[in-house]
Amino acid sequence: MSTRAYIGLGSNLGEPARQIQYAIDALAVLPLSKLVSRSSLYRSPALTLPGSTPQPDYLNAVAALDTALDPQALLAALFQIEHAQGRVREQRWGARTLDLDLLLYGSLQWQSATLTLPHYALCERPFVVIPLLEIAPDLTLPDGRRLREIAEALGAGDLQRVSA
Ligand code: A4P
Ligand code: MG
Repeated sequence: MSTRAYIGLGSNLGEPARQIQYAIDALAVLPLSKLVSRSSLYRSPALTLPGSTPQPDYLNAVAALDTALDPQALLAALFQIEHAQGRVREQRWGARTLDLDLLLYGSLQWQSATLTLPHYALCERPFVVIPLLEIAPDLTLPDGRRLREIAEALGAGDLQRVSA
């Protein structure tokens, strides 16, 4: 049995568009999984922690995957893709070649040391909510809220769609 998962992709170092495409190609060949769709690319200024050094703009996208991998196995696969793309974890929220976040895994609500579902900041970030809405316009979150209403309340901020 497979579950619809949504994955957020972000990059602001190296060649972000190429690295995001690499990650989408890698998602498409994950075992027990099928890539369903992907959003356009969106550009926005880096959201940074107070006091951190300035960073280049990000490109972000969201992908939908039907998968029979369990959530921990899927997260491990995402880490492998990040690693293969040369990501070095330096500082939290630091600039990165590739960041993959597991946004949603079906309607699962889960909290452990390594995995929080839905992703803790899912509803707060236009660079996640708007690409997700593009590929899942009728999505209802595990807590019953409708993504469309969250997107309308949040707005697009500085987010710009840069490619189809
Ligand atoms: N983790 C727990 N739940 C999850 C989940 N649902 N998906 C744990 C992915 N990982 C999850 O992640 C830290 C730990 O979170 C992991 O060990 C995993 O077990 P990380 O990728 O190592 O660190 P991080 O990405 O620096 O931290 P964090 O808190 O995940 O940051 P975010 O939320 O990913 O934000 N600005 C723009 N414009 N666009 C961006 O994409 N991204 C960030 C990073 C900051 N500013 C940005 C963007
Ligand atoms: Mg992350």
